[in-house]
Amino acid sequence: MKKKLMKFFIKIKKYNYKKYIHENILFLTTVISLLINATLVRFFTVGNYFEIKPLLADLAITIFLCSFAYLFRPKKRINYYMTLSVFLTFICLANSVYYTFYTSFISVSLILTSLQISEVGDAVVENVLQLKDFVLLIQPFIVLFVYRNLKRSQYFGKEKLGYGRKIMIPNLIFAFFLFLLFFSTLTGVELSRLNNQWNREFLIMKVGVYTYQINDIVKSLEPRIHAFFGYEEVAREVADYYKNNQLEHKTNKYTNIFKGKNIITIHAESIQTFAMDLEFNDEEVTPNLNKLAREGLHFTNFYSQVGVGTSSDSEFTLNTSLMPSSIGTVFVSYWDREYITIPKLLKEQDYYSFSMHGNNGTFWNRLAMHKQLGYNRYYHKADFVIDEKIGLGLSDKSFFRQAVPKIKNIADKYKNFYGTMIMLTNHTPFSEVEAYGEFPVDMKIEVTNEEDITELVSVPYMEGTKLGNYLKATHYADEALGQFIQDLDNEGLLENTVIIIYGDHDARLPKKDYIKLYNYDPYNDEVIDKDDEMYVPVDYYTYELNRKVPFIIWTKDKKIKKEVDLVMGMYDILPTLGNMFGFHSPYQLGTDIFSVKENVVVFPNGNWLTNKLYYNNQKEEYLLLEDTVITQEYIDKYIEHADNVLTISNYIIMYDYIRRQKETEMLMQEYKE
Ligand code: GP9
Ligand code: MN
Repeated sequence: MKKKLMKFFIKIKKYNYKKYIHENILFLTTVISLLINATLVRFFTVGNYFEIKPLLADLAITIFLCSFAYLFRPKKRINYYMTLSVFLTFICLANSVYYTFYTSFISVSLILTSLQISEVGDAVVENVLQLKDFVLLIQPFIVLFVYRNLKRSQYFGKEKLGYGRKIMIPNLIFAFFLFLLFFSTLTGVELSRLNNQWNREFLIMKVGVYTYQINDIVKSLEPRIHAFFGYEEVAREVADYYKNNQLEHKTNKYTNIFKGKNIITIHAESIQTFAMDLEFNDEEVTPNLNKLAREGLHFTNFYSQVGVGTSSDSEFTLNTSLMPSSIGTVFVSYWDREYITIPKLLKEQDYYSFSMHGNNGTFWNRLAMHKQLGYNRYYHKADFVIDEKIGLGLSDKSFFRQAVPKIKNIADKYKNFYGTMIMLTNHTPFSEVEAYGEFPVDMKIEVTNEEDITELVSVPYMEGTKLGNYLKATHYADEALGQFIQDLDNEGLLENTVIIIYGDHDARLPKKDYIKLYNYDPYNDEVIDKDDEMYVPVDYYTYELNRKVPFIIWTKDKKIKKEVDLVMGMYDILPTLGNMFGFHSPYQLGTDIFSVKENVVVFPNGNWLTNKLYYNNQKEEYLLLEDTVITQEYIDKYIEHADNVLTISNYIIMYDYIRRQKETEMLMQEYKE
């Protein structure tokens, strides 16, 4: 054995590396350049680059994939290398762009969703495709460049370059061993996260972009395959979860208070709570929203829980009290599953449900999915006259104006209704500033000139920034909303109606703009120094907590005026409204906010929030929000809860649990009879 090993090492020592490199130039160029691209993606996104684990994984995968080129004759290999290069570069580029837009990574089942992104058109080009992304595009050109030079120097004619399995197999074996080495270094946590796949940032950090993407393909296919096999175990876990976690429904002062009333839910596109607190030159950004908040039930710590499906995820979570799916988007990938939803639950009380939106009916697959959610009708772009277009479609003002007579008709025809109004104008990139109308976001300061005369001078402040433009768009949306409430009132539609307003998700505004907003020095038109004691830092937690969105329940009689500061998530809406309107879903994952003393908001990436702390699951650390002592048990309890909520929700969605459970129950019933 010892002798054999010695021989092996002598062989390695004697090996003619120069010859090897010379004979495999194109192979090595492709492997190395693809490795660099994968490393760059990590560097551009999660910020780590020199990490052994992902490097090993990326190297193993690139060698593995490039090895197949040896099945072709030397001259023909370029076609294979180029196809592979373009494909993997596309994966790298798509992930980098996607990260800029969603702070997450691409999922294969989201390829359909990327069609939606292309509809967001200039939003991507203006805000997402950054200079750094173009660096990734160089890779295929490097391979082509090296090939051209080799060709010119008669490399393919002169040299005796081998091909076939004899060369391919040792490379494959080497790649396999590298991958095994990488795999052996993975910790239990890393393996379990690979299995769950929802902590995408963590995965890219630890396993690299290629392994992540392959794992994603496997995970995307898995539920479809498992749906035939592993269902029994899944069904048992889901049933156990609800048996152990279902809160007994307690009645409270809000129980059934709105029974028999109509509901108009306003999906306020990209409106964030921080905008409600802002004033520019004594003008509120959102005077109408603020008035409704003062007069109604105002939930001041409300968070949206969207994944990559943004608007559509909010519509899904609100209507089902389930979390967005961790792979793909429910509206696109799992629209054909059965769900218990608000429209379906209200149907049992004879409600007519509708939704309205000024964009294409197919956007986010709403035409199919709204029907599946139980809406009787989805009014979209084709149902409106597009007399004023801003951004993605019909302007909010025109949308609401045209919606009122439609709602009036519905109100005249049906006993009760539940309507969802999806706003649109306040959508990234917030670039149609002129269309939003006049709302200066400058600052007026008093300046004394040389003649000792004091005058008011305007300094730019937020003018020209993305956040500034966003506030102009938000002001427009607020005006549209105020007018809508007024028009509904004029038609007598507010007498028996509860208005519900929610921000669907944050606007993904740049951190640097928040820094300017909170740290502006108007006299020098710049941001104050970091060392200044007045400096307000904007770190990870400030940013995440600032993603808070409004949630307001309002009635014209102002009888339910109250501020609720318990943290609350989109998944708590169904149970909370259920308590007020008299319905209940056995599969709800949130809680009626008036039935609990403490609440937790679970985010799709595994982060969670209570009134006491914000837990960062990516880094396994937290920010304390109250002056209190936190025990490890407290943290462990909620980590487990977050994990359960995400797992159970995914099971229900992917395995079509509700439909299958119903079918089983029906079969049992038949059997009994
Ligand atoms: C599109 C609109 C915006 O119709 O709802 O969707 P988003 O980009 O916010 O998910
Ligand atoms: Mn949205």
